[in-house]
Amino acid sequence: MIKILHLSDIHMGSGFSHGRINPETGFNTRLEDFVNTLSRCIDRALADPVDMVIFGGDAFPDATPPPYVQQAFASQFRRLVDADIPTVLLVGNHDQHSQGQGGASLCIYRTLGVHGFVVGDTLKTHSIQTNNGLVQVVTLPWLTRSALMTKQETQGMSLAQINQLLVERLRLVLEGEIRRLDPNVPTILLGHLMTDNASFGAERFLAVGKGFTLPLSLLTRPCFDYVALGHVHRHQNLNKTNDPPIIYPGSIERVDFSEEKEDKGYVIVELEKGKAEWEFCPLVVRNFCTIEVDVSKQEAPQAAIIKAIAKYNIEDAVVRLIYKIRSEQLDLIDTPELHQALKVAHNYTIQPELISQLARPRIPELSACNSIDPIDALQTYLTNRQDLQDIATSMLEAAHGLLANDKEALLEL
Ligand SMILES: [Mn+2]
Repeated sequence: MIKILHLSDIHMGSGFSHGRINPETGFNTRLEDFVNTLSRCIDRALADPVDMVIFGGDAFPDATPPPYVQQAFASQFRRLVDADIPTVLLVGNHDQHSQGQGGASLCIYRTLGVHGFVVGDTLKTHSIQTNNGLVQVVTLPWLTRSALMTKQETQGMSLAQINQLLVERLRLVLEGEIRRLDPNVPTILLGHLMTDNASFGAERFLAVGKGFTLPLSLLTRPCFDYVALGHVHRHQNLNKTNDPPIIYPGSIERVDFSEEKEDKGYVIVELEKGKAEWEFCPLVVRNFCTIEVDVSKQEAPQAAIIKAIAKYNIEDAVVRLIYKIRSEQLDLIDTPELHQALKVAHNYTIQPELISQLARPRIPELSACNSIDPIDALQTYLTNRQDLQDIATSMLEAAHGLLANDKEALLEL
């Protein structure tokens, strides 16, 4: 049996707005949170010890992290090198450099010849010798349209058609890889991808338009004993019958408020040919807490907000207070008292939302009985929205692009 630790979506260096500078170290406390959480994953790998660590991609928020963030990441993975634990680092969408010659931040580990480290930046099978036997890892990094096809080939096709063609191309390439596998050796598919049935959060918007979704049938293949995924930040198993398990471990820390209610952790896998037992191991991470209260109908809005705050345990949490209020109530709010009430939080924001008393009048030119050209409609709308004047030209350009069915523009958005 081969024991494996599977983690993903570290995103080290993101979410600094949820932290503060630690005066003792000079670092943002959210960097320290992410480093501590990663160190607990590595602690587990060393304590067991596991035979291999596989990372599902997205090490940093982008491909060019500042040196001190790279060092914090490297100093944790260095502990695996010292312990002689083979490690596979898969390249995610956030790790790819989209400018110039491309490349990925994680490729430096291959360039330096770090002992026992494999970087998955192409679709390729790696045979890895562990303390408990050989294992095959097929790496499937985040693929963009340009990796599989040229612009000429996609000319005049809809996004759905392009997606379908990409999936067909990938199916062929993957098939070629599968045929070369040794059927007697335990095999893992390690992919950074979006499947058509995953439930997702912020990662969808972080990668909008850049990638494509893969059908689950591409992954549920008997040749794979375990399918290790990255990209989706919510932990989930996409194949309840576990033949094979198809697992997103999720991100190890909360990257933003969309992950407020999600458990964070990593997965321990016990792998044999034809069998994989897996367990999600939760990590204790910093709480995120949204306090939302509508005080627009309250006689004493301040007291209502204070009461709402008191319902939550906000100590050391990242908190956002959102209260809905009418403009004439604003004088009743004692902001210093709100700051005082939120002081025990690790970090907080206060977001008042004004509720308008009057329903917004409709624009007469846009009444439903008029048939109107979409561009004229947008133009009329923009003329009536003083607050959008700064971006009116860009909005019109974007609309022209959309109407011209300019898919290239869409893909590059
Ligand atoms: Mn990703």
